[in-house]
Amino acid sequence: MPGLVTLGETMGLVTAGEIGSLEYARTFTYGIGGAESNVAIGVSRLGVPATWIGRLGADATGDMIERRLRSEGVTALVVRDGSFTGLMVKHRRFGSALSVDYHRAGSAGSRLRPGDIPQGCVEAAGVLHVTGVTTALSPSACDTVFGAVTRARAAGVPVSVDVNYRRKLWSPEAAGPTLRRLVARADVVFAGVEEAQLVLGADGESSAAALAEGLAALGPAQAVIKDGARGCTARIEGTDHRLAALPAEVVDPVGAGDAFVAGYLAELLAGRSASERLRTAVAAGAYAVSVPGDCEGLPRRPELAALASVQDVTR
Ligand code: KDG
Repeated sequence: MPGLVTLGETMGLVTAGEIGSLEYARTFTYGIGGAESNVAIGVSRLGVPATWIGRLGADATGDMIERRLRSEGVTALVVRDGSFTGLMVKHRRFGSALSVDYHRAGSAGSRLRPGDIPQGCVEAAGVLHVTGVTTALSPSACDTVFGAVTRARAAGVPVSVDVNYRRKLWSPEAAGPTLRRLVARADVVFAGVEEAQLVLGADGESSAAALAEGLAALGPAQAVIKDGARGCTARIEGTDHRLAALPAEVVDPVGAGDAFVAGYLAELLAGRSASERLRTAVAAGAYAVSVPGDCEGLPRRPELAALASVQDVTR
């Protein structure tokens, strides 16, 4: 089965173990995170081939990321770069207030360039998936995204775009036109409500259905609004869909959107219907929020069915 091909930046992720101010945290875990590699891991766990392309530093964090991706069954096409591997620091100040700081300006991942994408790789994909995060990293990373999209379209490969606006990377004024240009080149687009408003220049009054319709009008035949605990709303091949979220205890919401995208794209690549794509997307999102970490909670296929009959102890 032709699989997913994606590209972007993956970083080391330091997470404080205790809730509260970072200065009082005494325990930390070290993991990995990156919107596109989260999707690649999610797709791979659902039994569909996935390839991730990116730059990593020639450092221990770069080694760890490459090993982790390979251990997840993801084909990692890595360029080792003279700069450092980027880093995120995540802590929970109170309740649900999570904060993520980036240490990525000038990182290896941000130095991605069009020549890093091997010839024939995008052209052989079942779907090319890109996100707005990478377009914000540097002019060369942005060119790489648009270049890969152009190659996919020329080869008849469907393009998936997750808008993924990150306010710590760029302003809405800078992001809006670039993200709109990217969405217009997509076959499948995913966006949160505020991201769709940003792309469309819409006000807060528009319903999720109107936002999905607005995104679809820019070009993508499949436009999906990810609405967190409220589920999702989509316009797929001219038909409206709406699905509630599954009940889940939210331990860590970061990465839930990527899990949703992974569920949707894995089913798209497997040739499943729009309703099945959305059902798996919602289930994958529920799994992801229940577990700390950006990618650790992504489900494997047998676990998807288990969610329907959750018991406290399975023996
Ligand atoms: O969606 C989760 C990602 O945002 C996270 O894993 C890291 O790519 C990342 C980013 O830039 O925030």
